[in-house]
Amino acid sequence: MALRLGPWALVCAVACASCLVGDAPQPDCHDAGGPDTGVQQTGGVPVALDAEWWGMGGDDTDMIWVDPGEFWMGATDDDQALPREFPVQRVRLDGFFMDAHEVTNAQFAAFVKATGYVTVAERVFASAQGEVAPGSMVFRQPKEIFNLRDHGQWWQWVTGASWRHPIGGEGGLDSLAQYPVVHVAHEDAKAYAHWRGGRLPTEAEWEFAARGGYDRQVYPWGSEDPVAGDPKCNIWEGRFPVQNEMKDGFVATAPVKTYPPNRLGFYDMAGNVWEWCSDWYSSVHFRERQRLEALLNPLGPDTCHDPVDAMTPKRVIRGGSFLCNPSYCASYRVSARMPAAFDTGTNHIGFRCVRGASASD
Ligand SMILES: [Ca+2]
Ligand SMILES: [Ca+2]
Repeated sequence: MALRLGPWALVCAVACASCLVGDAPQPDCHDAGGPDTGVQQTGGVPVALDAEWWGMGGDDTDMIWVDPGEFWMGATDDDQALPREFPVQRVRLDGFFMDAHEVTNAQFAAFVKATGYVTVAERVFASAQGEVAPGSMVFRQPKEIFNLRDHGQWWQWVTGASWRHPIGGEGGLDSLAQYPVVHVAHEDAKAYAHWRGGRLPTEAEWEFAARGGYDRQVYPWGSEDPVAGDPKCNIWEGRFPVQNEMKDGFVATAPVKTYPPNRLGFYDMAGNVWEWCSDWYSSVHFRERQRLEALLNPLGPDTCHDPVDAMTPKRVIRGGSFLCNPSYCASYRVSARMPAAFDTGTNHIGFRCVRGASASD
């Protein structure tokens, strides 16, 4: 059974603070049998992945086929990349289908309607201090901040916040049908993908699709600065987190397909919402896996290793969000990778699905 580690763990997980610190060695944080092992506490509603859900729902017409191929995975841009993005490694992948855009509220609502699924953020959970009412972490723009390390200045635990109420309170999904679903934990994303007859992408699949055929470039569109020319993606323009120039038109999330797709047809591979991958996060994995020969369909490490917080198992998220800014994390780069607590949804993490060429892939 997964154990939610409470608001503090959530705070640790939502920030880009790990962008700002070194990768000093720390003990591994191991999967305690949590995120993949079945029934979770929900306040009475069982939410085990149901085999009968497999492939029952959704519409795959917005999936794009990615041909098999090889690419250089990892960072080559020395001035923005972090140690965990190095070294670059040749990777070979089988072909796969991937959603052209982030999963939307409308798509997720259809899943919940069909299955009765209850997301992690909607469940009561136990902490050391007792039962905690359902809720999630919400970004709130402060008027001023003291530094960029104390992310409690702009992240707040909001009781009642969930995918149904992205900012908590009475705020609902009216007019947000085509916006990316948020406040989804890793297991929520997996459950949806299962219903669709797919799965979450590996880091390698995600990066291959994000690069769109560009070889060792920084962004999904090539090398041009994100803020040069017409808006390319939804990020934070201005002084994070106190001033947003909104040149891209949005302070928070934007509807999917608002900005041009990359050369393969994928939207929002940079910015809008972070996207869950299937890999465990390890800050040293790229160094440990380095080989002369190409890696074939890499699945990531067997366990999590995060020198910033060794207590909370974390998966990889990719692509950055509407909160990414050059002064803070610049994670709209195709090689950027971030740890996120497996049991955490926030209002800047979403996902998209993949599936192989056959139903069994
Ligand atoms: Ca924006
Ligand atoms: Ca995205």
